[in-house]
Amino acid sequence: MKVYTGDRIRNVAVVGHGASGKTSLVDALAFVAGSSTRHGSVTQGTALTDYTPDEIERQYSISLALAHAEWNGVKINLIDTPGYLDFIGDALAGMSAADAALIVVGATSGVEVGTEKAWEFASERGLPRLFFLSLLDKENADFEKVYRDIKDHLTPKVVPIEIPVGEGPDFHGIINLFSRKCHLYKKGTKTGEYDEVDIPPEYQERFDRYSQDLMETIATTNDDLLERYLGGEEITRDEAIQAIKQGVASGEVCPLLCGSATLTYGVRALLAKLTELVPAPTERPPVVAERWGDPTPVELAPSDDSPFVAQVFKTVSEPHVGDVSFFRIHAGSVKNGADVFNAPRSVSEKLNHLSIAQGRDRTEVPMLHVGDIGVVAKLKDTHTNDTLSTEASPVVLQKIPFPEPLTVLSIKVKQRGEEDKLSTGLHKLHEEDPTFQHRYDAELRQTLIGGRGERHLEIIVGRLERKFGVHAALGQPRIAYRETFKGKAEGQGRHKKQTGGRGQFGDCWIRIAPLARGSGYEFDDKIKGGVIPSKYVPAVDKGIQEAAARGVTSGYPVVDFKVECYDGSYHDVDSNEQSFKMAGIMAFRNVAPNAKPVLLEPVLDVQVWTPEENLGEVMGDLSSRRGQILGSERDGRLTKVRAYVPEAEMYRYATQLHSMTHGRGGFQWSLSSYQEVPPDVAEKVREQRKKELEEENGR
Ligand SMILES: Nc1nc2c(ncn2[C@@H]2O[C@H](COP(=O)(O)OP(=O)(O)OP(=O)(O)O)[C@@H](O)[C@H]2O)c(=O)[nH]1
Ligand SMILES: [Mg+2]
Repeated sequence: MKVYTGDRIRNVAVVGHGASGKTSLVDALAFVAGSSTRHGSVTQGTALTDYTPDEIERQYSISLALAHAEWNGVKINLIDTPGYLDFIGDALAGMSAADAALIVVGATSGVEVGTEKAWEFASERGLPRLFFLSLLDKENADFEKVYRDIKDHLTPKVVPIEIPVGEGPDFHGIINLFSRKCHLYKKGTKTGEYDEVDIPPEYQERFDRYSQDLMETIATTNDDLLERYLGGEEITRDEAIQAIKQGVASGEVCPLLCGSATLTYGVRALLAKLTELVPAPTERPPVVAERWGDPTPVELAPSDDSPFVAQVFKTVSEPHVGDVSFFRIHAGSVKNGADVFNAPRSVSEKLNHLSIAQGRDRTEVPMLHVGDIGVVAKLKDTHTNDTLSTEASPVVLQKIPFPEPLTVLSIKVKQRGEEDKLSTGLHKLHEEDPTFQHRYDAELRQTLIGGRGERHLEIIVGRLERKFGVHAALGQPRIAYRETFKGKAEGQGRHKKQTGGRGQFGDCWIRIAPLARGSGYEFDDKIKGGVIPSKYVPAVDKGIQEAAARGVTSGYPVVDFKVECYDGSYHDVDSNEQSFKMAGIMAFRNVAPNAKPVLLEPVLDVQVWTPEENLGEVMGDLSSRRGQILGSERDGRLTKVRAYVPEAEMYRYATQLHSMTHGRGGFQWSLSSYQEVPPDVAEKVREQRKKELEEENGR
C-alpha cells in the first residue's frame, strides 16, 4: 500500500439523509478508482462500508465506516456516515475527522431533514461543503427541482459545475461546465466509461444558462477575475477551478455535482473534482488545541514537521480483536509501532499494526503522514474523543460535541446470571457510541439506557446479543413517584413489649402538616417538661423518617411535610432508643392516613420544535399527554412550544414526534417539579406499584 503525504490526501465525509445513496456512492468511488475490487451493493449486502451484520440485515448504515479511492496520485479518504437521525453521532464524528462534507441529496426527494442536519453541522464547523445529486437514474429524478430546493432551503451559495443529459431512466450523460464537453456513458459500463462529445444542440441553452451562473460565481470570488469577466475577457479552466477551490475552502461556494452510483455515471468526474476542489489537510487552517495542563490555546500547523497530534473519532469493538480505534492525524506523522501519549489519561500507547481501512479490511502501513486517517487495534486506555500526542508535547483537542440521549428505556436480562455480561456490554457499547448512555438507578432498581431514539436502542439490544452473548429486553422506565399530605392530623404511637426480663416502652404524640413543594421534611421537637427524655426525641424523628420512606398509600417516599412531636411518656427501666424509634414508626403509620395523603409525580419542562404545519398536531398530542402548554413562538425555521408534561406521559415521545413532524421536529426537557397526580391516574399507579412490590417480595 502506497503511503501518501498530506498534500496528496483528501478527507471527505459523505453525509446526508437516510437512503440518499451515500453508501452506494462510496462503494462506486472506490471501485471505479480501482481501489476496491468489487462493485458492491447495499441491497445485496456487499457494499464496502455497510459490512456489519446489523447493516447487512437492515440495508442501511448504522456506524460510520472508512474507505479510500486513489485517483491521479491522490488518496481520497471517504467516511461513509449513517443518514438516520438516531445515528447522527457518527455523522458528527465523521465530519469532525474530515476536511470537507460531501452532502448527498436524492434526485427524487430533494432536501430532507437529514440533509438539513448535515448542512447545519458542517456549516457550524466551518467545513467546506460540496453537494452530490444522486439517484439521477431513478424514475421522477429532477435535477432542476432539487437544485432549486437546495438553493431555496439550504444555501444560495450552491452552484452546479455539471449538468445531466437526460434524467430518470433516460439519464445517459453529463456536461462538464468547466471543460464545456459532454460525456455520454457507454451502456452497460462497469466503471463509468464514456465518449467525450460536443454539447448536444438541444442542451446549448441550458448549458449557457448554467455556465453563466458558474462564471458569475467564479467572478465574485476574486476581484481580479471579476474585472476580467466584466471586461469580456476569457477565464481559463485552470483559473476557474482555482477560484472555485478557494471558494470551497472559505465556504463561499458549494459546488453541485451529479450522477448515479449504481450505473457509475458521473463517478469519474466526482473523483476528479474531489481531488481538485477539496482542500488537502495541509491547506486547512491550523487546528486549535490546548496544551495539556495549561489552558492557553496552541495552533497545530498541519505539517509533518509538527509534533504528532491525532484524535480518535470512533471506536468499534470487534469479536476476537477487541477495540479498534479510528483516528485522524491533525499534526505530525507517525510510524508503525510508534509510542504515543494520551495525556489526560496519562497512558502511553503503542501503535502496533498501524493500518488503513477499506471497509472491513485493514492494511498495515509503515507510516502515516499528517492529515491521514488511520486505524489501530488494542489501545490500552484510549477512547472516542481522546487526543493522542507525544509526551514531549502533550496537547488536547476540542471534543466532538456528541448529542445527549433523547429516549430513555429500561433494560434487563432475560436469563438470570447474565447481569455481569450486560454491564460489560453496555460499557463497551458506550465506548463505541458516545450518544448511547447507561446507568443503574438505585431508587427505581432498574438499569436505564438512553439513546437518540428507539431504533437506536433496539440496535443496542441486537449488538448486546451478537457481540456479548447477552439476551436483554427493553421496557418502560419506572417513574420516581413521591407521596405527600394535603391535610393535618395528629395522634399517638405507643410501643410496649414485655418479654421476660427487661421490656421495651416508647410513647409519642405527633402532628403532621403539609409543607410547600420542594421543602422536604422538617421535625419539630415540642416536648415540654421532659415527658420524653431529650436523648430519645431524635429516635422518634428517625422512626418517622424510616416509615415515611416506605410511603403511606403507595409505597413511595413521602416528602414536603412537617412533624411536631408534642407529647409522650416513658418508662425508667424499659425505655431506650429502639423503643422510641418504634413509637415514631407507629405514630407515623397511625397518623399519616388521616392527613389526606396524595401521590406526586415528576413533571418535565419540555421544549418542542416543530414545523409550523405540524404545530396543531404537536400541541394536541402534548395536551393528550396531560401537558400544560405555556406558549409557542417562532424560532428560526421552526416553532418552539413550551409545556409542562408529566414524565410518565413522555414515554416514546421521540418516536411520536418523529412521525408527526416527519423527522424535522426536535425536543429537549428538564425536570421541573413534582405535582399532584389526578385521582383516577393515581389509582392506576397504586395498583401497578402494588404488583411491582409483590413481584419483588415474591422473589
Ligand atoms: N437507482 C438507483 N438506486 C440507488 C442508487 N444509489 C443507491 N441506490 C439505492 O438506494 C438505496 C439506498 O442507498 P444507500 O447507498 O444505502 O443510501 P445511504 O444514503 O447510504 O442510506 P443510509 O445508510 O440509510 O443513510 C439502496 O437500495 C440502493 O441500492 C443509484 O444511483 N440509482
Ligand atoms: Mg449508508
